[in-house]
Amino acid sequence: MTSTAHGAAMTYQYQYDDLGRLNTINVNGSSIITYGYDTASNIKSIAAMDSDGDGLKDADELAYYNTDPQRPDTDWDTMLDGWEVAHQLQPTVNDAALDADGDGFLNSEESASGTDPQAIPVVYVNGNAAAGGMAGHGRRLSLPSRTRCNTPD
Ligand SMILES: [Ca+2]
Ligand SMILES: [Ca+2]
Ligand SMILES: [Ca+2]
Ligand SMILES: [Ca+2]
Repeated sequence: MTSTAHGAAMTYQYQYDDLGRLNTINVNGSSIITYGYDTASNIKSIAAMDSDGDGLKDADELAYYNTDPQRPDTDWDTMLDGWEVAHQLQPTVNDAALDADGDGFLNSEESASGTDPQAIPVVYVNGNAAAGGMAGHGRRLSLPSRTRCNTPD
């Protein structure tokens, strides 16, 4: 069976065990779902594969995102497919050098530092939330000093 999603040809193969139960679904040669059964032939487990470990299931990469289920970074822009999807970036377009939230940090820099590429960091000035961005970075924020505990020698 062949169908297309986003213009990409998808070839489905279904594998059955000795008792004729659906065992594995393959798409384009890679298994995307495997089924497990108990002794009464009830489905016990359904395992969806994430072959490249990028956080997106193989089936979703093929059907929804048009990304490569065997490659964690389909567009080679240093940001993982799953991370791009989770942060509304484009997993099939190199958008590493864009600055989605306009905070002065590139998407690739936000990925490397674990910050949100869609959120400008909030900086508090005199107790009020002020616009973030470059002005806020590097500013030293004062925190209430901790009460120092005496430790026995
Ligand atoms: Ca994946
Ligand atoms: Ca992938
Ligand atoms: Ca990427
Ligand atoms: Ca991208």
